[in-house]
Amino acid sequence: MKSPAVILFASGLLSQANAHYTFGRLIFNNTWSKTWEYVREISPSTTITQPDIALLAPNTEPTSTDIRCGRNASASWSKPKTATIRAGDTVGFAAGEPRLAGADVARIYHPGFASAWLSHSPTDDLNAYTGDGDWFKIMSVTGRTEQSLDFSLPENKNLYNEYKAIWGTLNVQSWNFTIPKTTPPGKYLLRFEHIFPNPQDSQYYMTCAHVNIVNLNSAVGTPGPLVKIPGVYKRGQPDVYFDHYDLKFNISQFVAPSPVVWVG
Ligand SMILES: *[C@@H]1O[C@H](CO)[C@@H](O)[C@H](O)[C@H]1NC(C)=O
Ligand SMILES: *[C@@H]1O[C@H](CO)[C@@H](O)[C@H](O)[C@H]1NC(C)=O
Ligand SMILES: *[C@@H]1O[C@H](CO)[C@@H](O)[C@H](O)[C@H]1NC(C)=O
Ligand SMILES: *[C@@H]1O[C@H](CO)[C@@H](O)[C@H](O)[C@H]1NC(C)=O
Ligand SMILES: [Cu+2]
Repeated sequence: MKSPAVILFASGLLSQANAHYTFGRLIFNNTWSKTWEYVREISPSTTITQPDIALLAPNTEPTSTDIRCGRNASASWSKPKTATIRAGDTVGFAAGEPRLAGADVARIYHPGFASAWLSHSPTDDLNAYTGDGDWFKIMSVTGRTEQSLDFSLPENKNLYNEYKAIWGTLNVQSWNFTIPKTTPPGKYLLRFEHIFPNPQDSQYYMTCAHVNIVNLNSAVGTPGPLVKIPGVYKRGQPDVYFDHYDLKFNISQFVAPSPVVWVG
């Protein structure tokens, strides 16, 4: 019997170890922004020599501040622009550029689940906000949705993998979602996260965009539940640290880790 790991290596475009990504591009107003235009730039890992892999390498320590906006991005040293977005609008994040050397386009190469989050800045200066305040979740995706890749299309056939394709974000280049209609107006960090679950070192990928949310709707809600990041995940928690290469794994029974989504 072939082990699942063998099958993964055989079918992937990139080897497992190199299949990393980051979310440098905010999508809003139906437009893909440039990399790091609206998103805080992350720093390369200091323990990896190859530059593309160093930059894209995942975070694996759930108690590190790097889990908030990416490596070295709690302080806004790249000072991105702020995107003005209306509550109720659709926005998204794209997996790069940059991308790994040799990759055709940047994709979410790993199986796993994604989410989006907001944290209100206490002042109007987003560059001064480290993200140490409260966060609430506004989107969660686990299984396949209408945004997932259609693996029956000829151009997507080699991106299919029996063990991974149950996850909705597998090999997509971007993911879109809605800012809840009743989001209170203000300056926020908008965080996108993808988690590649593993029994030992689950991989956390995340970045933060600077957004100014305008709310022209009559109703304004009270977002929650509120959490801190780091603090929201613990090493070993069963809904983040598990083996997903099991054909008996039933994704329709998988519940994404807390907190639940605030729908507005
Ligand atoms: C939104 O897109 C339209 C057309 O695509 C463009 O004319 C407009 O300037 C854009 N607005 C912003 C804020 O980027
Ligand atoms: C997200 O929206 C952008 C622009 O509106 C689009 O180009 C992209 O294909 C969408 N992503 C998915 C996964 O549907
Ligand atoms: C890390 O962030 C600091 C600001 O907090 C910045 O000055 C420095 O250039 C960053 N390091 C790297 C390697 O980019
Ligand atoms: C997976 O879970 C769903 C929802 O509980 C259930 O309807 C379905 O029968 C399960 N599939 C298998 C193969 O067990
Ligand atoms: Cu990876």
